[in-house]
Amino acid sequence: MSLVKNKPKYIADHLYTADPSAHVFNGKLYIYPSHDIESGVEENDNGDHFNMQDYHVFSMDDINGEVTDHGCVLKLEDIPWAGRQMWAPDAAEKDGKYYLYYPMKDKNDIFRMGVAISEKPEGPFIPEPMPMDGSYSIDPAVFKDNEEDFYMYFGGIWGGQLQRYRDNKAIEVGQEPADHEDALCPKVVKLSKDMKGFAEEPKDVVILDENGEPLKAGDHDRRYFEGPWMHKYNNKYYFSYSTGNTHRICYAVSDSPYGPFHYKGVVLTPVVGWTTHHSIVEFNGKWYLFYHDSQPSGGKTWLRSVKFVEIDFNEDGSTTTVDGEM
Ligand code: FUB
Repeated sequence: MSLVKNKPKYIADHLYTADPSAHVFNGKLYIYPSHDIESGVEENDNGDHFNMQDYHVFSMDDINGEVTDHGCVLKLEDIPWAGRQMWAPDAAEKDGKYYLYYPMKDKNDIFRMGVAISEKPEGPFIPEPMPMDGSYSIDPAVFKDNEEDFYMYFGGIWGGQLQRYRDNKAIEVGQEPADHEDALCPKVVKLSKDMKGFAEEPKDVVILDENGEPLKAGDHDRRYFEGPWMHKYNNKYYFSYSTGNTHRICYAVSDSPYGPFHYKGVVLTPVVGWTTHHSIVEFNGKWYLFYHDSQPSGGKTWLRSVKFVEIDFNEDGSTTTVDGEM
């Protein structure tokens, strides 16, 4: 594994940020992160301590330049269906409009996906009155394949509630499969032309091992947990994700945005803190990994800080690996 040597840089020290989704719009780099706060909720496996209330947007003209915080662009109290916990968002642009996608618990404590719309990449965003029809679980990542096709990847187990569904339907008792069974898959769905809904039923994103078999639920070092991201490099689709309780960002490659994806390796080794969540973006001819850790808060898992580092691809298409402790 070739380790990245250049030093990562934090984007902000005036507030806590996490789960960065980075995109280039109109020649500028925009970052859509979660906004971590100290809400006093006790830490548990359900993630109740991630009790976020709003979103900020950040931008950079130059990767070595200033980072602008555009302030609060959407808040919980302005969303009619809101319950609690505004988790990892993402954004997309179509025909000059900007769409912010976010997971949030509704009034029944069920995670759904919302969309909010703006004329500008930096918001503010106006929320649609209802969650997206057929949406569930967390961590939407929206990938634009060409001018027409937008795909949303989503899903997260444990606190992200993905284990409560099979075939896109809620089940009676939500459990992860046994260790020897196929792992739960993240989902992919094409978005409707108006960007406000799903154009089809979500499908499984299958990740295959070196023998062409789906990863097993017991393979905690490689199986999907949460935090999906998609980027395209040399005409191949790179699906990357967090392994959750083994704290790695891994990636898998396919010829199709629907997969199946072949497991390839590790993009980021464990960071300080429990969660790890990232995005990968090309900006002015170079590739960057945006991610977070809890170093600035002294290791508090719910108070994270977004940072970024340049990454590279080897000749065989594999990525360099970032040392999460840098
Ligand atoms: O920020 C809350 C949750 O933590 C995200 O939705 C997950 O991906 C994890 O980073």
